[in-house]
Amino acid sequence: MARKKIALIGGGQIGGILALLVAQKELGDVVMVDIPEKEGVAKGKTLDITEGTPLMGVDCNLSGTSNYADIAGADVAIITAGVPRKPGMSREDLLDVNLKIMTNVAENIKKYAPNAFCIITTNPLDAMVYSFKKITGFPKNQVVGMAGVLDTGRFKSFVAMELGVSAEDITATVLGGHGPTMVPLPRLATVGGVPLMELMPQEKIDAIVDRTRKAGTEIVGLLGNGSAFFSPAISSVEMAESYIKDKKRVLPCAAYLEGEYGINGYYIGVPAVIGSGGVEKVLEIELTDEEKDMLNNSLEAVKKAVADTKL
Ligand code: A3D
Repeated sequence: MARKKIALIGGGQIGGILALLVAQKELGDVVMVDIPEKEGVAKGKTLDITEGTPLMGVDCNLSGTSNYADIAGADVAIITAGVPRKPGMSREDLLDVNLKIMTNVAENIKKYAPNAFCIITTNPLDAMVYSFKKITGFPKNQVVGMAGVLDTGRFKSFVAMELGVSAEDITATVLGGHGPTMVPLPRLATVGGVPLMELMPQEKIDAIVDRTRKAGTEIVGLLGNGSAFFSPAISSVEMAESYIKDKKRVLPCAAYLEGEYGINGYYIGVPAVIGSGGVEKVLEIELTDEEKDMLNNSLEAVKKAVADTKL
């Protein structure tokens, strides 16, 4: 079986970690694309990792480029091209600048890799995935946004820290847009099969939900320059792996809804099955009235950002 070709669009903080993880997991060969001014960085990072492949005992060809033609025939594209937040900025503050970048990226992927499964990471996430789908005209199963895997990773980590148990045994899901209006669902979270609600008082759970909503901003504040990049890369690779290996994992991600949850024509976070067919299915959850209100509130924030794209 020929190796998969994985296009990493953006060779910045997340892009570099993505390349390392793809190589370590031997998911396929890597082509990292950045703008001409950063071509050296893309070449340098991929060469650096290449020189580590014999030490890791993995086979992976990695290259860096600023020529989009080099992604021709890619099976997967993970898009991180765009500007990250600085302290004091909201994700929506990035919309104008990242929309221009996303337009360029979408046109090039449409031209050179029209069959790639596309995982978008650029913020503001839900509006950027929407724009990418609109510009490429790709079917909804082929375009997905990474956010929920990371948001639940954060939630699970905080629960594990609080209970002193392995984060691996915690299951959780999150709905809604990627931002302060996201809707973590502690009602459905479990710790080794035991409902979280039975293990923790409500005020502790509320504090964890609040920290999860603000977790990206917490990291932006600590780093001082740029946003989280290790865990976003890990999250995107989890999604890519499920597609490449047809694992059919159930992962919370920004999927295009056509009636599910009563939402039509928007990308928003929901649990979805990712397999060789891309986003194969959206799972619907019976929500309480309070959860429905929170999801609708989150949808309003997504709608506003989408309206600002004027697409
Ligand atoms: P950064 O380190 O700045 O890397 C972005 C890279 O994109 C830079 O090297 C740019 O030169 C490059 N780039 C710009 N335009 C193009 C183009 N047209 N084609 C190819 N490459 C281009 O940022 P980062 O890696 O830290 O973050 C990337 C994006 O991910 C930002 O928009 C962040 O806000 C976003 N992000 C999202 C999450 C989510 O959970 C959704 C988490 C963390 C970061």
